[in-house]
Amino acid sequence: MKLSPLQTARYQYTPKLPGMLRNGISEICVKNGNATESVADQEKIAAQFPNTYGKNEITFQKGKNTSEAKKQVVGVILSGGQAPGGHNVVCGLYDALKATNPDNVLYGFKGGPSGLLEDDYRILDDDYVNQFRNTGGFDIIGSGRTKLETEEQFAVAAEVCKKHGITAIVIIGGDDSNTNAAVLAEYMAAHNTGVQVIGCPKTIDGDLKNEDIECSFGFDTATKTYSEIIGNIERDANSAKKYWHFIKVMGRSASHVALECALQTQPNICLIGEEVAAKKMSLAQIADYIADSVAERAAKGMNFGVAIIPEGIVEFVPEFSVLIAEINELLAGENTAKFNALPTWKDKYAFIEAGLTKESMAVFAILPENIQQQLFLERDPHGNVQVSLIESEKLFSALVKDNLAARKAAGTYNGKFSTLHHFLGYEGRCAFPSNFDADYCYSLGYNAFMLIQYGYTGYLSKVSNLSKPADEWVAGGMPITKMMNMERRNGQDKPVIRKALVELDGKPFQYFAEHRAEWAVETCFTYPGAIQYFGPAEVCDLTTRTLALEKA
Ligand code: FBP
Repeated sequence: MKLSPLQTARYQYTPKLPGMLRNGISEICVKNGNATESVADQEKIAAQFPNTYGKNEITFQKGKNTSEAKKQVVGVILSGGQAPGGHNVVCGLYDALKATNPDNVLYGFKGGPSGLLEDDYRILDDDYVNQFRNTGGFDIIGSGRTKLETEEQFAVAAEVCKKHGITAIVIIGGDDSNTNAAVLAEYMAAHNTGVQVIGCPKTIDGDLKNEDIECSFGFDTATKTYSEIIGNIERDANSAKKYWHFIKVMGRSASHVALECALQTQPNICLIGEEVAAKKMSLAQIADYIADSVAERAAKGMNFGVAIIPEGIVEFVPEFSVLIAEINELLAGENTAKFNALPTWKDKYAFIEAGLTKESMAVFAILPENIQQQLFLERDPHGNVQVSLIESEKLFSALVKDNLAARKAAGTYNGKFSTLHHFLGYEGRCAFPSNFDADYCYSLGYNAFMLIQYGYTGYLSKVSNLSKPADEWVAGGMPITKMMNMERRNGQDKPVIRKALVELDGKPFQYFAEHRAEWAVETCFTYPGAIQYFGPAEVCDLTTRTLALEKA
């Protein structure tokens, strides 16, 4: 592999551990906290997790290591979408495991959870692991989206663990993967397999967070990467003064990524899905809101601007969700083949018109034709519309264009509206981790091994106090069941980790809401620039604005 100068330099970086983990393995002991209960539905969750529910929260502190001296054989899995820092979780886990006992072994199951089921692995050693220190990506062992959730899968996993003498599995993933980790931990305990299961909180989306998990890893680097690009686009917009840029940012349903990027770059517009849902905004109302900014800026001679659109926005528009549900219904079963066989778009349009309610047809009719067609082209394996593939940045710019045309006809607007579109997603998921993510991830992995060594199972590796310098971070573990509630999934009530959406009464949104009226009309852009890896701590170790505001 040919190395870039930055990669070579990043190999030399020593990630910072929380103070209590810095004195060497022999000087880490456990401080017991309170017994826990789930955030809701306590009786139901307790019934589902008789062996792992209600355990104590723990933190580590400096003191004599009293854990049992036994050989550990650990399996690690990367699950779901890539997030910067994943390699450092593996490195931290590996270093703690080897520092405890050089005979300990780390299996990396390849390609995500399916690697465990298919017994597809690589044994990790110094030469291999060292190539991935402080680098982005999940290519050390690969990732995948297979869900570990059935008894049959658990039985296979238990067999594979038995075959290799595996004593613990570490699952690095988002809310669903950690929910599955808790269920797997319960299965392993109930069947006396002797296999512990520990989770680590990952996702760039930032939606795995709660009173215990301050943020998931990868969010910091991904949002800094997007914000750098958005800032650069803003500067171009402010230089050329001739384009409105519509920028969609990844983040699945929740708008945490969009909000963080807005806090970092102060664009003219940033839509927040959770607010759209709370206010029950229609597509027309959203377009009108954006068009107000375009028109007011045009009146001041500024025919340019930047609008951030979160990936999941359309799901939050009530009338759009109804439309999607009706389309899914309309194309159920044999109807898909019938629809596909229709020769022209005109025939297809007539089919759609006959099948949708009047209200949904009215929403459908205002969509640009390419978006209308997209709704019928991109289907998931269950035949449903893939909402994440809808080009919402183009949808909203088209709706705003129509709105402005009407204003022009009414004589209330006389500007120019030239648009450019961008989608920022995959660009940020494998970036070199920021110092924050490099440190946080290494600490999560190191800490995960300490949880294993002290015999815990069904716990999430928890590192908190993250808005402070790393030596003040607090390392420990939290039973995953504490984060669970019951939710309806695929027609069944299931115990799951609650997904965190943007809180409209939270400080990050409140700050945004207080400032956005000014940002919409004036040019208040800020240019965060590229992630800095070397230099003063106030530049290199900066946390997200979201975390800073939440902890202020
Ligand atoms: P995770 O929830 O697994 O971390 O993945 C998040 C994400 O990056 C979303 O932001 C995005 O919608 C999705 O993955 C894209 O998935 P894929 O990589 O399968 O295209």
